[in-house]
Amino acid sequence: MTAKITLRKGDITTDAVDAIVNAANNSLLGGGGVDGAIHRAAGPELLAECRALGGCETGDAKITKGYRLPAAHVIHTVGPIYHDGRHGEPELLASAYRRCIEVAAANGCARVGFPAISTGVYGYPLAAAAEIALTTVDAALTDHPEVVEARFWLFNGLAFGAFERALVQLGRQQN
Ligand code: AR6
Repeated sequence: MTAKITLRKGDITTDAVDAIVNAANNSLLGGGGVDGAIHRAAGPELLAECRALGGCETGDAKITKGYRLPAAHVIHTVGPIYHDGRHGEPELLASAYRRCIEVAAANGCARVGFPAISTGVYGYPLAAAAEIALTTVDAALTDHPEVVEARFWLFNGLAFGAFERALVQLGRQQN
């Protein structure tokens, strides 16, 4: 079966996939943005499980249960804070996406929902982040065929447009 990359507009916490990805920080103890929304929707049991994980390096990912979320699991990853693009940001962002697919595959999660990691509080420019997200996930899905779908949840029209353009670009590169 060929893996699919799909785009959705809206709130990732509504998705009943096998795992949704959280754009967290190194502490894994919650925050604002999508992290705050996921913790609010999952309930306090999620924070309790996160406390036992001992944080997460930038570019890595760790999995928990989804608790009150419709998604069965949450894969917590930490994207880079964007400075100027010359401090390893592209590699760290790619690593965050790749590790999420690896963790999903290792835990039997066939369908994974992603937010646009690092593009909010962490300030990663949308067009560049979208290109890295889609090329990295596309390659990781090829390496891990047990993951059959990556769904990107874009919170507003600007983010959706950037990912739409990057997806077209990716299609052109493949043909
Ligand atoms: N569903 C989907 N996307 C969302 C949602 C949602 N419910 N809420 C926000 N977004 P951000 P970061 C989008 O700031 O840049 C936290 O405090 C948002 O519009 O959530 O990786 C963490 O604890 C943006 O496009 O994550 C860290 O400290 C994207 O999700 C820090 O923010 C990511 O924005 C991480 O910053």
